[in-house]
Amino acid sequence: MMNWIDVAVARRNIYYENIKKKSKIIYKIISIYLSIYLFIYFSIYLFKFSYSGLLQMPLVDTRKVYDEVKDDLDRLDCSDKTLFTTQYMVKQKPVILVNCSGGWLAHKKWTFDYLFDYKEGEVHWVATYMKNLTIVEEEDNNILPTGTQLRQIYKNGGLIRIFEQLKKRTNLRYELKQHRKKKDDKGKFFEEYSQPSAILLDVFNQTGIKTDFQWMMVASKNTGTGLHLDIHNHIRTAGWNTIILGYKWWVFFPVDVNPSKLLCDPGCSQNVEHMSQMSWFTHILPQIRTRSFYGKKLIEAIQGPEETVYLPGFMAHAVMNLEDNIAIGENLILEESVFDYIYGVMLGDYALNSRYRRKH
Ligand SMILES: O=C(O)CCC(=O)C(=O)O
Repeated sequence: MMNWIDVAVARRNIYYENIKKKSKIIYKIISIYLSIYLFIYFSIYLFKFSYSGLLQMPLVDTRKVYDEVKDDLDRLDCSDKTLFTTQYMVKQKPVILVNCSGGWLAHKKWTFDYLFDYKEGEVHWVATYMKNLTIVEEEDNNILPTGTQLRQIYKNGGLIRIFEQLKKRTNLRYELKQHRKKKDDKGKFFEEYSQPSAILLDVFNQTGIKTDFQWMMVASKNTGTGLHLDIHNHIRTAGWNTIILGYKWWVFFPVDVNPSKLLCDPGCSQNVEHMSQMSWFTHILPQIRTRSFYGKKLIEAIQGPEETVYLPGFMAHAVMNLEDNIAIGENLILEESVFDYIYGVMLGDYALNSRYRRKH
């Protein structure tokens, strides 16, 4: 006969056996659930990754570019105004101006952190960016990201490309009408840089008329701007572009080359075209590098901090960001831009109708 102690031990053993059995079942259920969850999660991740086009996105090999690209662009001191005007502006030749921006506050202040934190990080920026392996383009994005959001994306290794039109003319008009400044207004940045002193022939600058053609560019390495001409409101403009920090790789075409036939086939470079131009740089550029256009060759250059690219009007160009960088640039109206515009109007190419009038 069992005494009460044996009974208690037997009951305890049965109790533990039951718990063990139940734990095994729970453990199995959790393992199956976790495996399914992880499988679905990584499948979605992989699908997104290939769908986003990033698998096809070649990345820039910075060392190789520095070793292999022949930088053909002349450097000229910003104080050589006459030489710059007669040999470059009038002859429509690109050049890199040096010593234009030494005194700018931008060099002391502009960093990724400073810009992300501008107005407590609540300001919206016109940006294309990559989040969760998906590229969000500025045009598709009704709500533009704030500085705080961009900082987070950048910190997590996402690519960003801000291309912000600072709008001097619009800013001035807000002041004249005593409108409250828009929260997203970035007029303060005008106090932190100025037009390079070598540039004397900008018609609007000479007449004191303000334009909206000022651009702040904040870009991650591996992003870039595709081959294009600078055309604003039907006016083909010249431009300057100064790097505050980082490096850019430029390709300049001879004046008057129409870039539309020299672009990547959208079928093979879709999805990443507003983010990276590396496909163009790796597939198209090597095929046309040695070709002549109107008897002239392409020019390539690597632009670094405190260097100002001068870009004549009617000159197609493409840019690849070799390092994370910040740059500021403006477009200029030269005499030839005005004549070209009048010529276009006379030929009926551009209509001076309400579609082209300013809203402000
Ligand atoms: O830096 C860039 O990404 C583009 C610059 C450009 O196209 C320009 O300044 O005209």
